[in-house]
Amino acid sequence: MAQADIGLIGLAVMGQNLVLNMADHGFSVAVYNRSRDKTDEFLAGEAANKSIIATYSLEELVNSLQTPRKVMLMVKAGEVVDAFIEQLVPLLSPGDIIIDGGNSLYTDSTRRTAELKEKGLLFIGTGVSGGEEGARHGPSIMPGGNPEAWHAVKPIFQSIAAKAGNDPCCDWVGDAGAGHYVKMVHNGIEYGDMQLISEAYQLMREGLGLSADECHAVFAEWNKGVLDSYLIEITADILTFKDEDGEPLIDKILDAAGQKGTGKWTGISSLEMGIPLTLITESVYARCLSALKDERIAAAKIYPHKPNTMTANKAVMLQAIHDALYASKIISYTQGYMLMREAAKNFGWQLNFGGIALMWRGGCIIRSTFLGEIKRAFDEQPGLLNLLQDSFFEHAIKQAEANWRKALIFAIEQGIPTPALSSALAFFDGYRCANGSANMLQAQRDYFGAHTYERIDAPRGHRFHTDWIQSGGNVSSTSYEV
Ligand code: NBP
Repeated sequence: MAQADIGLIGLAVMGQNLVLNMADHGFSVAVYNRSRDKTDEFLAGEAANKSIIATYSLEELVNSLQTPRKVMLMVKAGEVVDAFIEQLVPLLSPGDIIIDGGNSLYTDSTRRTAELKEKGLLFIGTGVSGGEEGARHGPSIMPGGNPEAWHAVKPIFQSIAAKAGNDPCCDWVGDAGAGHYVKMVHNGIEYGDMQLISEAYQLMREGLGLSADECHAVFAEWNKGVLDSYLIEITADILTFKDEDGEPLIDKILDAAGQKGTGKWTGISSLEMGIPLTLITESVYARCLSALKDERIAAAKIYPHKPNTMTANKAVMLQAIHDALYASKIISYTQGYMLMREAAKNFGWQLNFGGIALMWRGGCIIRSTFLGEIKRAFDEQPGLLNLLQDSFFEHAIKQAEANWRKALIFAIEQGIPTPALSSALAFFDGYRCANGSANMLQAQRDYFGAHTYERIDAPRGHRFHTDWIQSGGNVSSTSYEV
């Protein structure tokens, strides 16, 4: 009997919690999982006595849904998603909707939207952020794909999403792979935020000699100000957590980071778009370097760390680290928005940048007070080219700049690695530099490869070639950009 509002495939941590969240909001959900025992355990446990229906085949799942049928996949991204879509297509009717809520690559979502449209089916590729807790009590949801599907899915998604004030942290992002693209950039920003906080932590621990408890107090205090965010909050919590022997657990955790690919995808996309997403990409590389634990141990023996004996004024330096973190965070979001603007241009998406900030305002891992300012900036100037051109962020950067440099000088003198904090400052210095060093690059390119150059005393687009060593001809290389 057709009765469920939506079907969900994939009863791992995200799937189960989303189903419970939907049921709590009055929706009936039919569920299916490859391994039958997970379905049985779920139904016997938390899903018992709720509007949740177990099914044990895709036919049974599809037949239990109201039309237009809505089937959401919460499974491992990649081939598994394609395999389920292939099995679902013959079971569905025109106008039915397949939703992929996993961390899929946006180009896959673009392809799936087009392939399913040809078959008369509607596809939504949506980012879901917030981990287990978010899925259960209100995630940030970033849907894109075939816009014709949105009205049918909207009531469910906006009910279960986190709320920023009264606004749901979920709205239509754009066509094709736009939803998964925005989720990818969200994850990239998450990599950046986490790396920045970790660098600030190391400066406190190693540079200033603070204990884990002292660091906890600093982060807890910072969480009351402009840095107020979920990631600062959990950092404070982590620092106070003790292992069974009463020592801080953080000191027992191996310094080798894992990653599941979304940061790497963001970096790759930035290279493809030609956008200097330096901070996020450095954060991915920092994880790669961290993973070389054995090599680092060997290198540490060859190049022992000799901390500078200079004694820093702790209060002064903590303020400097705070300001460096804040300024770098502004740069990271600036770069992330530059990337989304370029992607929207390239793919023909109408991205609502203020709306994206609102979607990230609650529920997700990067939620913060700060995102409210980004929303305000784009609401005031929808055509805003760059966050650094908004007066609030201009003021914040100018206020922080001297301390940002002070913190980095301290890091360099102490030999403490700060790739994300440093790359943010390098970007800022490059971005605000009206006359940079690329004249030398162009001269070199023309010298060895006749790649031509533009002159400051000629209109843009006029290209010149010089026979630098008086032995070449007048032929220049074709001028094109890749
Ligand atoms: P996982 O990413 O661990 O996926 C587990 C689900 O995929 C299970 O239902 C499993 O079925 C199914 N599955 C796998 Br694995 N291989 C399969 C195959 N060959 N055929 C059929 N089913 C298969 O679960 P998750 O952590 O809940 O994440 C779900 C999606 O949401 C992923 O794309 C993830 O990247 C994304 N996401 C995760 C989080 C998070 O915090 N975990 C946050 C945001 C987004 P089985 O039970 O039979 O093995």
